[in-house]
Amino acid sequence: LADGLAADFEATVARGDRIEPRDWMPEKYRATLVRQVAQHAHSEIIGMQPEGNWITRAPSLRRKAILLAKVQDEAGHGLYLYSACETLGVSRQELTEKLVSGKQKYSSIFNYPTLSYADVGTIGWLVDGAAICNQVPLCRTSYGPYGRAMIRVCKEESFHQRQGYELLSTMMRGTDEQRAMVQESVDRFWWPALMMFGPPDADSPNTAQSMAWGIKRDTNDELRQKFVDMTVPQAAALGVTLPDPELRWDEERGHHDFGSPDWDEFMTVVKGGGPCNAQRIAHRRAAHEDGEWVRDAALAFAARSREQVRA
Ligand code: FAQ
Repeated sequence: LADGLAADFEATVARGDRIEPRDWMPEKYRATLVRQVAQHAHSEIIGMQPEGNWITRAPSLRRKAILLAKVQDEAGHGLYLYSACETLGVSRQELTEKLVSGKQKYSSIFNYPTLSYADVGTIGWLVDGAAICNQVPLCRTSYGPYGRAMIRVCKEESFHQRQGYELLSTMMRGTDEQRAMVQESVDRFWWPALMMFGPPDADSPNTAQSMAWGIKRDTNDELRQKFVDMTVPQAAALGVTLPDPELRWDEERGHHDFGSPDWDEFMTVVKGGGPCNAQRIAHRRAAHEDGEWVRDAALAFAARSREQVRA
C-alpha cells in the first residue's frame, strides 16, 4: 500500500498536477513545505515593520494612505500563507512560537533599517520586485494551497512594485537632495535585495530536492539573474546607478553579468546578527504578548457560544 501511495505521489508531481492536503505525501516533502511556507509567512509579517516605521512620518496624506494600505496588504499575505501552512498539520500558535523563539527564519532583507522615506520607494521597487520574480513561478508550485495563495499575493506585489517605482520616479523629478536620497537608498538596498534569492545554487542544500518535487520551479541563481535583467532597464529609466562596477550586458549569454553579493554578510544576517534582527523579533514578540487579551476574549466568546447552542 505504501509503495502505491508513493508511486501516486511521484506520478502526480511528474505530471505537474497538484498535491492537496488530504493526499499522501512523503514526510520530507511536508517538512520542506512547512519550512518554506512558514518562512514565507513570517517574512510577510516581519516585513511590515521596516515600512511601518514611516507611516507616522509620511510626507503627505496621499503617501500615508498608500503606505498604510501597502503594509496592511502584507499582513493579508501573511494570513493566507499561515492558512496554507496550517493545511500541512501545524498550528498557527506553533508557527508564531517558532518565529518569536528564532527557530524558524524569515527573509534576511527585513533585518536592514529604513533610514529615509526613499527607502519606502526602494523597498517597493527592489524588494517587492525581487519578491515577484521569486513568487510568480511559485503560483505553479506542486502544493495546491501554497500555489493558490501565491496567485493573489503576486497580483498585490505587482501593484506594490509599481507604487515603489512611482514614488522613486516622483522623487527623481524633485530636488537634487531628493535624487541623492534615492541614490543613497538604492546603494544600501541593492545587494541585500540580491540576497533575497538565497545562497548560490552550489551552496543551496535544498534546491535540488525542492525542484525535483516541484516545490521550487527555478533555482536561486536563475531567479537572481532574471531579477537583475528585469531591473537594469528600470534603473536606467529612473536615472539611478546600481552600485555594482561589474554590472554589464553580456551579448553572448544574452544576460547581464553582475558581481557577487557578500555571502558572509548574508550568513551573519541569517544567523541573527544583522543590524535589526533583535529589534524585529522583540517587536513581534511584544505585539504577540499585547494581543493575548484578544485571543483570550475570542476563546471565551467561542466557549460561551457553544454553551448557548447546547442549551
Ligand atoms: N533569508 O537551500 P536554500 C516578501 C535559508 S518576500 C533568510 O537555498 P530554499 C514580500 C533557507 O531557508 C520574502 N534565510 O533554501 C514582502 C535555508 O535555511 P534552512 C519572502 C534564507 O528554501 C515585500 C538556507 O538558507 N519570500 O516577504 C534566505 O530552497 C515587502 C539554505 O537556502 C519567500 O520566502 C533569505 N533570503 O530557498 C513583504 C519566498 N535564503 O531552513 C513585505 C519563498 C535562503 O535550511 C514587504 N521561499 N535562506 O535552515 C523561497 O523561494 C525559498 O525558500 C528561498 C530559499 C529561495 C528563499
